[in-house]
Amino acid sequence: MTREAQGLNGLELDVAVIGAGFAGLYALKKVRDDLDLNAQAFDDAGGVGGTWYWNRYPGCRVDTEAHVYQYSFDETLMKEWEWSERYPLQPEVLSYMNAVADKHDLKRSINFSTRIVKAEWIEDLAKWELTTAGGQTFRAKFVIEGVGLLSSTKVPSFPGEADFKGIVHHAARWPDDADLSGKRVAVIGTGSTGTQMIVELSKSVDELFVLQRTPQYVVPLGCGPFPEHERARIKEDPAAFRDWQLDTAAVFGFKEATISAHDVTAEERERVFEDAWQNGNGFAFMLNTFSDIIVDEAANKAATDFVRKKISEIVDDPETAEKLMPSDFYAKRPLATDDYYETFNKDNVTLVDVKEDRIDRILAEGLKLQSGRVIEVDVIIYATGFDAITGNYLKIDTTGRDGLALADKWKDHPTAMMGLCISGFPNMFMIFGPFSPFTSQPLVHEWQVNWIAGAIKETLDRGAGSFEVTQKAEDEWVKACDEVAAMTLFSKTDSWINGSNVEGKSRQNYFYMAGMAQYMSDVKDITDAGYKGFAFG
Ligand code: N01
Repeated sequence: MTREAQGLNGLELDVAVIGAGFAGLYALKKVRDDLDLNAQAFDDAGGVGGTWYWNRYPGCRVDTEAHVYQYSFDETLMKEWEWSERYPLQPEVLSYMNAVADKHDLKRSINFSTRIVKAEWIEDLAKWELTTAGGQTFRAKFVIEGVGLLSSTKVPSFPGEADFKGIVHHAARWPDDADLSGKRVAVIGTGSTGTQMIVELSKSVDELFVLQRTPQYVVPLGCGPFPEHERARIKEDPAAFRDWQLDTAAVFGFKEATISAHDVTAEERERVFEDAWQNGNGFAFMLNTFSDIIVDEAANKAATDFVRKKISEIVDDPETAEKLMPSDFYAKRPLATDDYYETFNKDNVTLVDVKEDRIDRILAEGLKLQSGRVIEVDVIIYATGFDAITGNYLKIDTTGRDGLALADKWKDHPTAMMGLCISGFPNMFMIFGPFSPFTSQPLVHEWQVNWIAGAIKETLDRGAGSFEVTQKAEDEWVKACDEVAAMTLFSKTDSWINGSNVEGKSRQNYFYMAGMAQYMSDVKDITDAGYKGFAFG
């Protein structure tokens, strides 16, 4: 374990960037190189990558197509970078991020192994004072938090954990030296992480127990070599390719469907779903088959009936198939993993329904369920998700104007403006914070960082000490977000998207669900109106 570098005490920065993942790397580049400000970044990790640094579990790959999941600011790199697969594995994504950081000489401005634990607004100085886990303090006029949407891990606590004689891993803190071949392994959790890992582990472990609480709809991913036609399209005109992507609702590399599931015959619906299933990609299955899957209950049912039918066709054992079939709406973050349902036909894989028979406690030899059944394993893996969206910000003890603690502000019903700012916390910006558009991330990070850089420049050009959104503007933004989200079925299912996966967390909408094109237009209107709803102090 590396320790944080010394020498930060007393440092005075224009901008402190927290995080060196997709968001933080570009923010650093933008403010340091384009705005020519004195900026440094800080990351708990020992290298760049953010989520792609930490998530090294077997089978980890990006389930968004590679050409969408990359930066666009460096058009030369866009043309030159050769993705090997349509959905690259984690090491390839991480090597891409290292290549970006090296090409733009970013690492010299990043303090690795340095966790920021505290941020306090000093009113008299109009600056933030930041404290590291090692107790060093320094100041910055502006703070940009690129701390990730899904980085605050959620690990349930079961009685008897200390008794376990085997090994415990969390998927998002995977050690490089983990060797599970020939072992008996239990995976708790069947979200995106769990499903990817389950398929991969089933190839090498002796016995795999999949502890599933709530089944989800899993469509194939459609892995394969990177498509040549996409490569050609990027090389021809990278900027046009980027602009085309941003002008969609979800920025997943396709224009969303415009035809209702009700406007076609049952046979045609079946054909559309079958084509989407064969092509793979969870977001395409949800958003590019029919326009109303996520807003209309009957359209949603057509999609869920199709997936349930696939499960019954693929899974040999009818009882296992039944347990794998979800019964809620298809309105969570969509899952896509090749061979997921096929994996349950393997002799070394056992599905355990822990909703029906809950995990009671951990024993020395494994897990005991409420029925008294004992699952003997050598390894327990938590793929139990994250305190998403807000959890990452709350890990930093943040105090804004007039002693307002972020933890208090967000205690009952978190609010924020455009996913970018929080009233009461001047000169502090978030990248992909709460109430950001519900989209793929890297291109949207860039768009948001460009906006942040514009706001910083405007503040400096005006000779102002602070830039802050008003509570009124923030409340209006959140109200508008709530109204759109209430029209979708996402509000009727339980998932990290509405905070219902974390006990005690406010169950509410946390996204702007009107789509990226509309988001850009709304933010532009506010900006063009002289930053309407913001105050320069
Ligand atoms: O987390 P999740 P994730 N006992 O919250 C179960 C991104 N991602 O890490 O549904 C038993 O989706 C929980 O059960 P339930 C992506 O955005 C991207 O898988 O609460 N089970 C659920 O099954 C994704 O959406 C990629 O009943 C418990 C699972 O754990 C997001 O990360 C890859 C439990 C958690 O699922 C989060 O995915 C991976 C308990 N006490 C992830 N507590 C890419 O490909 C929780 N569970 C880019």
